[in-house]
Amino acid sequence: MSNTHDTESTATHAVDEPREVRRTHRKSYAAGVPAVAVALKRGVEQMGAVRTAQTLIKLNQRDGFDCPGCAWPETPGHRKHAEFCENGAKAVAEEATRRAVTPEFFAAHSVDDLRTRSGYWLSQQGRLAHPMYLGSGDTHYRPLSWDEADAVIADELAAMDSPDEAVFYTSGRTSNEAAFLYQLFARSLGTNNLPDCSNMCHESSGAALGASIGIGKGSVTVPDLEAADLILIAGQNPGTNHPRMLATLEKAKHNGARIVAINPLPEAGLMRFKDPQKVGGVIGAGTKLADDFLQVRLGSDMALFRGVARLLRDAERAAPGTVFDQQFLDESCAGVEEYLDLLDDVDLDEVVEITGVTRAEIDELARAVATSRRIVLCWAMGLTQHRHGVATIAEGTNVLLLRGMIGRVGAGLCPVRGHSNVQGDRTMGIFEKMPESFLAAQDAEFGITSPREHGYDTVAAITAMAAGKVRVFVGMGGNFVSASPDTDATADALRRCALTVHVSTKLNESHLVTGRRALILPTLGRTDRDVIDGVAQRVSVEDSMSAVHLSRGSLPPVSSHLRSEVAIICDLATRVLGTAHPVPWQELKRDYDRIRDRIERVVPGFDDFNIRVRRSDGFVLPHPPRDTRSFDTPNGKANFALHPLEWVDVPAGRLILQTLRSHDQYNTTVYGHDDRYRGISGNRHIVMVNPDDIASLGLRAGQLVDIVSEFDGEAGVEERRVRGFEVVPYDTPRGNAAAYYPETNPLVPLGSVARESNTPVSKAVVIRLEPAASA
Ligand SMILES: Nc1nc2c(c(=O)[nH]1)N[C@H]1C(S)=C(S)[C@@H](COP(=O)(O)OP(=O)(O)OC[C@H]3O[C@@H](n4cnc5c(=O)[nH]c(N)nc54)[C@H](O)[C@@H]3O)O[C@H]1N2
Ligand SMILES: Nc1nc2c(c(=O)[nH]1)N[C@H]1C(S)=C(S)[C@@H](COP(=O)(O)OP(=O)(O)OC[C@H]3O[C@@H](n4cnc5c(=O)[nH]c(N)nc54)[C@H](O)[C@@H]3O)O[C@H]1N2
Ligand SMILES: [Mo]
Repeated sequence: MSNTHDTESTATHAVDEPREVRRTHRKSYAAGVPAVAVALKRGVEQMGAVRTAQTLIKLNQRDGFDCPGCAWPETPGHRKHAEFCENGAKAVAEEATRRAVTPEFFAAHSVDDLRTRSGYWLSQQGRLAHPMYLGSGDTHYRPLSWDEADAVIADELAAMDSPDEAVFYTSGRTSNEAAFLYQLFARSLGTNNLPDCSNMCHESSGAALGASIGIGKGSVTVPDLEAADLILIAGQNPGTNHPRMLATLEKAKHNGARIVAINPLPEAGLMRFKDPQKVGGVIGAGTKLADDFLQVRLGSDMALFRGVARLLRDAERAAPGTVFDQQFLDESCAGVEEYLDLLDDVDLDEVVEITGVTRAEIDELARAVATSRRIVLCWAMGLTQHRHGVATIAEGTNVLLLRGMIGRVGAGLCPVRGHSNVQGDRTMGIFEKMPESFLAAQDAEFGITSPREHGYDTVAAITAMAAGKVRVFVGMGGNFVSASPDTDATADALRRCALTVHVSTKLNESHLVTGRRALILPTLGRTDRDVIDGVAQRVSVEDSMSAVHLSRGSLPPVSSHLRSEVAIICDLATRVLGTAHPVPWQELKRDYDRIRDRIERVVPGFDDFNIRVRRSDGFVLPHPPRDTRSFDTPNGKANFALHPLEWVDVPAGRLILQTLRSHDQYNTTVYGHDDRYRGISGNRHIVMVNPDDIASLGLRAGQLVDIVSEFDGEAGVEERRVRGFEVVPYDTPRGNAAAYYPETNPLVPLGSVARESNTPVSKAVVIRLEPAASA
């Protein structure tokens, strides 16, 4: 076998450019035959037929690689032959493509030229194949050697006045081993500036759960979901973003679960599922998933949860001992009396007004919560990316606590994570404020002194860059400029750095918005074979339910110049910190088992890491509330949160905009222009608006508008604008609109963040629509 794969010619790859918007019927079900067809088509386009077959066979299998798509767990014990979904297959095709972006490509395209291309075009050009350098004033990236690249970074780091002039960003695909070494390098250098995508994602979940139950991770497993009798899914679109979750929900359903979807949009995946891996899913009508659909207004979930809590309290008072889990409340919880007092203020008519759902629907939800014996609450970005995201998740937690739904089979809290290893990265220390226990253990293990002052999170890092306080920005994966809020402000901030470095698999916008100098360092992905000194290496990842397992890529890399993330970090660290540094970087690089030995000695729960991770299905990390109903909070109890009730008002003549994912993208990576389940295709520059709002705002369907956001900043009302978006009538509540991320990120103000978690408020942007100048 050759060491690298034959690549396609280095010619530029044409893409389907956006066309006019096409509308078809919104789908009433997810998956089914079209999903399989789409998955295979994309695979063959990018990889060719043989590589497609070789790759999909290894996806999520015991000896294969972990899907780089989402963080939904593989089914323990009985993996299906093909444990993948349409969107997982697209993620794989995107990574395992035979197309390569070579030095010749960069010679043919100036940076200015590349800046005129869409993100979609950039990512479709293929895998980055060689380290590239852009010097001050250069028009084109040019190739350089890894040694030269490390020297550039080392020079800039050495020129800093303080280690805090460096920022080390991480996206959530980085393996446990690479993440551990990356934070170890940053802290050896002397900074906690470790922002990550989680700051924009589930940070609100971590903050809320940490305070309430003492651990920022979900408390359920897949078998719990399958055994649940009531599953609430709030602010999540699993049909698109976690398609394998639908199979779990279908199973739960067959076991008798009732599913309640809480969402402003009637998302297809929540309604009905046709499993493409089963005969019934191919020819039958599929399984009806959601029994109830509560079409709530944006940002009203906290009010809904509090309304339910009030109804639970009233029912308990009417018939004591029938609703609350009194024993659990007495033995394990604190703050319940104060919380019950807070519920005095709940006005259920007001809850109806805030949420936009009927009193009967709220009563029925409360009845279901009061009478079900095993309840799971699932959520994602629809709850976290709000100003009151932390309070909203804490409120949902309060409801479950009243019913004792923690540490019980078939019940619990289920924040559904995004990136495939975002949870593992945090476990490994990617966090600007890791607890003292972690830092102390790491210092003792390696004989270094980690800094104790907290570092920058994502928003703080942008603010610091804008203030000229950052010299070097390093991105371990991700697409910082496009994923962050306030695109123009973030771009200006990045341009103030002396050096921006991206360790990447694919070309993206962040390579084109650079500091004075810039580097692109191409790395291996999950699907690639990782061989160091002739020895095949494996990495580990942690899924959304705290299960850790191995992942091994098997495809020959697209070029012999790619290095693993581990190798990149270790070589850079050796260069910067010297061979006498107490961390044996080169020894760790040569054998990832040695990295795992160190992780075992620093991070709790990784005992016998190398042995247990080799078991089929790996192992599950400890979770005190789930395992033993114990709570690692200052008072040792599960704490009821006491936040004042908050929601989102719609100012007159304005709309509240949520920015979300289409069915045809992975975060900032656009796969195509087909938001299939929503029946919108051809073009992503659209805004979904309720037909009555279209009429009352004096607009018409199909009209082109500018979207202008309004934000009450420190210096008065700030406005931001994106131009030329088509108005699409859609079934969204009055006053609420929706448009795609990242096209609308320029509208999200940097100063608009969730309290406590500092997560950008991407799901509630105040906007007005203005007829486009050209219309
Ligand atoms: N194919 C694919 N898979 C992915 C991703 C991808 O881009 N593509 N991204 C990955 C990542 S990093 C993440 S974090 C996850 C994201 O997974 P999701 O959170 O499902 O992603 P979003 O598209 O942001 O969808 C938010 C959902 O919440 C709803 N919502 C918005 N605001 C509210 C609200 O106020 N209340 C309620 N109840 N609902 C609301 C929206 O209507 C939408 O259904 O998916 C991961 N998986
Ligand atoms: N308006 C708005 N903004 C949002 C959101 C939203 O809902 N609305 N969602 C937020 C959320 S939930 C998230 S998680 C962030 C996502 O933010 P990021 O994680 O920063 O963005 P991605 O688009 O996932 O990053 C894609 C890039 O990662 C690189 N990459 C892919 N795989 C690998 C790998 O294995 N190794 C390395 N080194 N690089 C790799 C590729 O070069 C690719 O171009 O965006 C956030 N931004
Ligand atoms: Mo995410």
